Amino acid sequence: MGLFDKLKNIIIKKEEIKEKDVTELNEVEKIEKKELETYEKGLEKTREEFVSKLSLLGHKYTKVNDSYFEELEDILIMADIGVNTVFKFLEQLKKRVKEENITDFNYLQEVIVDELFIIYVSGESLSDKINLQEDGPTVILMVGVNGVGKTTTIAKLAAKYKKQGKKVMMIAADTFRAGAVPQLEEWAEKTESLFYGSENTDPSGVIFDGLQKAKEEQADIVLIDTAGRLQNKVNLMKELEKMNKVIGCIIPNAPHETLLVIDATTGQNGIMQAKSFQEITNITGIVLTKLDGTAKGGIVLAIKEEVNIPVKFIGLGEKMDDLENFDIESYIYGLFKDMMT
Ligand SMILES: Nc1nc2c(ncn2[C@@H]2O[C@H](COP(=O)(O)OP(=O)(O)OP(=O)(O)O)[C@@H](O)[C@H]2O)c(=O)[nH]1
Ligand SMILES: [Mg+2]
Repeated sequence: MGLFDKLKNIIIKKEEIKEKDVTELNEVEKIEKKELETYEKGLEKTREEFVSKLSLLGHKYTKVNDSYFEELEDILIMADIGVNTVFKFLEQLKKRVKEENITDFNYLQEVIVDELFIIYVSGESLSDKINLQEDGPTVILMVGVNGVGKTTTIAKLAAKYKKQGKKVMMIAADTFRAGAVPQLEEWAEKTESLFYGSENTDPSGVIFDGLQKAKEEQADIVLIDTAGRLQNKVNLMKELEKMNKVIGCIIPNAPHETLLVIDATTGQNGIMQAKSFQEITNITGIVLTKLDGTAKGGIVLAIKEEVNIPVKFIGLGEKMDDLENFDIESYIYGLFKDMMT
């Protein structure tokens, strides 16, 4: 069975679960149904732009020629798959078209989906799991430039872990922006999480005190909010170093995750941010937010190809439960469902 057929089977199976009535589903399937609905809705814009353009392109041409490839290139770049990735992809596609002498556009579409998926699964496999600790708190540090969705993601993560019965604590180490501390405190109240924060102090000092409290209270998950200003790189690096030192001093081997939050609507700019942060600290995962607000859903592929940090969560809306674990199969479903069913 070819890769495309495998993907198609996955999509068909998922479609079955999604179409079933909730009463017919077991607990695991219920969670999957909800996840699929979030992906489907969250990737609507990308699907409508990218996939429907792709289909139209197949109808427009009668021959696979240079101008077909040029238009295809534009569509892929618009979806923010990334210029380098697009070039590599096109090279591979052209090679296959030539070697397999492809003239049929339906088959060509299959090959395109195939090759896009190969970009994601090729190379070393990246774990999208969170490094949860059996005993003692799991410390998750959130970083990213301002406005990308760090604080909202913390609230969403808190809600997620609360649902799993975990004791969650938030630490407000964004002592820079006015109003950041009470903003997080409000989320702590809404999600019934523990909270530690103090304004106008040194972020590392807040983290020091907050982590002591987390230990006393025996929190399972500690989410640390940080300031989003990307001042000069050296200062940011020093500050992150200091935070990491303090965290590791109180809880050995922590932080267990440093998640970089990227706003998907900023496209290639987000890729640049990932590269910068990667140079100054050990990023263990990416949270890609606001995928619902953009047709640039292809950025997931660019991150894999150009940055090689696993996307661990995606934000697909502003509501508390619009955060999902990143799952490549559900992503493929959200993107290509119309094309394959
Ligand atoms: N549509 C959509 N909006 C989101 C998502 N995630 C966050 N937002 C919105 O993005 C805006 C900024 O979110 P914040 O969480 O305050 O961002 P931040 O990174 O903490 O910002 P600073 O603290 O200023 O650095 C808010 O209006 C959020 O509701 C998402 O997945 N989808
Ligand atoms: Mg914030």
